[in-house]
Amino acid sequence: MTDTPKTPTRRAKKPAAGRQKKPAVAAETAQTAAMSHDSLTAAFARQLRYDLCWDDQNEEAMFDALALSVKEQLLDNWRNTRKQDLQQGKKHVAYLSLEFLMGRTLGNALLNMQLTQECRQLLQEYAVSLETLEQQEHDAGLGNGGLGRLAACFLDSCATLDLNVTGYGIRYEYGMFLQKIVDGYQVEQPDRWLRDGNPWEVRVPQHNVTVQFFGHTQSYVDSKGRRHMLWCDTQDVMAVAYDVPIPGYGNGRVNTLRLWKAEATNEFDLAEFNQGDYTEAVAAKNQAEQITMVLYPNDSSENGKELRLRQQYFLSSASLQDLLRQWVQQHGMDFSEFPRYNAIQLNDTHPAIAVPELMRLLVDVYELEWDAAWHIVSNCMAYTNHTLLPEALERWPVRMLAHMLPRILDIIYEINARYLDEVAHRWPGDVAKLRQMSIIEEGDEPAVRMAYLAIVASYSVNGVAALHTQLLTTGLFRDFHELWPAKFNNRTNGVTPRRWLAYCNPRLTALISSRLGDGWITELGRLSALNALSTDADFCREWRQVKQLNKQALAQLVQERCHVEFSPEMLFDVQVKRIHEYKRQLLNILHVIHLYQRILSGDTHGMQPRCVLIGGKAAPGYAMAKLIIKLANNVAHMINGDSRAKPWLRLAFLPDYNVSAMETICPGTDLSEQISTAGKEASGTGNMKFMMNGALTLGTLDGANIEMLEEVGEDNFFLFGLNAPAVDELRMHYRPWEYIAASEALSGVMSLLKSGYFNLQEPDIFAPIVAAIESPSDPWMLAADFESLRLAQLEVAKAYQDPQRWTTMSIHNTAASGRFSSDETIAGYRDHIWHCR
Ligand code: 9L8
Repeated sequence: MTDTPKTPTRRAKKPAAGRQKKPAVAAETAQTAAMSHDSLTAAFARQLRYDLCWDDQNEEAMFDALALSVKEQLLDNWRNTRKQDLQQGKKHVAYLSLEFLMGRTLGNALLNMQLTQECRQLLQEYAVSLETLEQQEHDAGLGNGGLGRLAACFLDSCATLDLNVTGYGIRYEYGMFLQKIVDGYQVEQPDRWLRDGNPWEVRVPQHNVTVQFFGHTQSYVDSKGRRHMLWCDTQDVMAVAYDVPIPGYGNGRVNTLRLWKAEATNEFDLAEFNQGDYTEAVAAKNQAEQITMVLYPNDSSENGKELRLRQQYFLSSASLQDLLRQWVQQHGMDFSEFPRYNAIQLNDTHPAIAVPELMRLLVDVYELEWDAAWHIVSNCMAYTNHTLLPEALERWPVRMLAHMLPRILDIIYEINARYLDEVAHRWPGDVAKLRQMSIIEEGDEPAVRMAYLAIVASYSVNGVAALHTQLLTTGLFRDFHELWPAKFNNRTNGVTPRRWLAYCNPRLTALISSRLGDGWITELGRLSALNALSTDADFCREWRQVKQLNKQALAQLVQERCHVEFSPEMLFDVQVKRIHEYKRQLLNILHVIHLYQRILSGDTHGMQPRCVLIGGKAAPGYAMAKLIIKLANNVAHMINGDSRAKPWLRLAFLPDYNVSAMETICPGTDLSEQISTAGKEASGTGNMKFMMNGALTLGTLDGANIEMLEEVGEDNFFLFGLNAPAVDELRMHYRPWEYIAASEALSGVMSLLKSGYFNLQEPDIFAPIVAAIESPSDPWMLAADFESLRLAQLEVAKAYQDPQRWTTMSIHNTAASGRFSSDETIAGYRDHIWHCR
């Protein structure tokens, strides 16, 4: 969109949506008068008065009216974006993901459309604040954690970088569960985020497609002697498109997030009705709609459920059919140029079933020869790996595929056979190699290795941080790297500075912009100019004031949600992320217990008063993670109830950590804990949000921490712990009891834990935790890193006690965060993977 004006184009007078005939597009774009205020104001008044028809104008109604009015302002640019992309023949990227963790939309949309001020003004007349209305919005929690939030950040950056990218996902009826804490335990509650309707989505029935399941295959030979495959007697499900607008920042582009909902097909109902099976037909309808009912709440672990595979195929098939239909509409049946104009990015292996599905569509439906189809598939698929954890690697049983997707299984076999020829050619006579690299894992339960399928079909395979990519190419995917080195590349993750600084931290935004202007919002590298201000007395004072106010806001959140008093004078030490053993929330808790023991023994010399916040959800089936939550709550209960500890230490577990909570948490944090066992966290992205907002990091040499350290320098980062090779080496001869015995602090902590001090009414509940720490096969090596963590925390305390030093370090962190803008990451995808402009 080269000729897009800087300010979004809008109509001067907007007719009610869908009521009056809309003027021609050309006439519309001509009217670019700066009437945003009037237009939004008028739309809001009309929405409130006529469209919503509420008796009393309560806050929910006002939020709805505002959201609908804001969406209206986007419609023209949305349509124009589509039109111009078509006219210009701009390469299109489909980002396929089972998760898009969008959070709230209102505030971010206003920011990107540069309508925040206008909006505040108009709300004055209604005596309500924008913040109050923003609070009304439910988070769109269509994701678990980092992987889903990354997809959301990427959409923002793609639109801002003016790229023609569509997100394809699932419109889950129930998003990520809501977490309640009852007696210290996690209790899951359903997230019916759509109950009050979703003002941002547009149902687009003209894009409906049909997705097939079950049935069987048949072949026949046509009059020209060509063999065709039929997939018959299938159970069909309709995929209904719901589009969500994705506005770029200040550039008038509006991209699309297309979310599919499963509904029963009419055909399917009809067949049953004709046989008089009314109840059967209704039941079948329910079965179809099950597919998009709920997001699986597992982060970094697959559970092998059949319904999950159905979700994956449903998303993949619907999205690819959509892409091919659009192609045929514009280019007819010649697909030879398809890869020049299309790339398909697979967000981990979750949508990797798209590989055989695209082959099926091209060969069976569009009747291409296998080789021509494979040429197309292998020149448009690209795969991002997000984890090395073995429990997260997807393997679908052949049996399940044979039953649910028989034609797809045939195609996977064919892909495998042809690819193994290449392997055999490269390693002649090496049968072990063939078995090792086969897409099909043999054994009692043969299974399809989805990562291998994705690698074989993709022209690009990337990891998400330098260390992660290095470990992929030398470990998990070593053979593939040897076979096809050129496919592999690194794209270090990033986060969008719009949501994660400009929107969530308006005070810091104002301060930064007062000195640098606001160009940093789209060119985050410009923040490096802050380094020159890091010893400027006025600037530092203002920087501290901003942090102090943000800490007050965080303290208020903690008070409301946890009923724990956080004092903004104390150090705010925060660890929020999914609860997982490799992320080592337990190590953090052990350190808190240690501080508590110092207090009890009167050893408070040089101690820095601190408030520790832990938050995150555990997968409902992950017993150890749930027990860690219970421990955090019990330790918090003891410490917060002990008057001796009060001046020194507070601990809170924040229930229901989500995107919106992070928007208050990261601006108010002093110290960000990124303490995973080295080699386990592929990248991390929370680490970047904290850094951008001026928090200092206490971290291991893991994931993107390493690159953050590189950018900010050792003087501005609290590094501790074993590195990845050392972790690997130690595994062979790990004796945790030796580390415990050698550390007075750790042995003290272990004794207190074992004494039952934190579970007086609940004997032995923490025995599994003690056992895990003391086990020589503890993969997370808590005991080995404890002393190093403790010493690093002493350095933290010392640094914090010198406010000028801390402030300077804080400024250096924000200043060095430019590289972790998702704009940078997406520019990398654009130039090195997608090759689009
Ligand atoms: N743990 C990584 C994190 O380090 C990284 O920053 C983020 C974005 O690249 O991705 C996280 C990640 N999530 C998953 C993941 C695996 C699953 C799953 C559901 C089922 C099976 C596996 C959900 C998420 N892998 N890596």
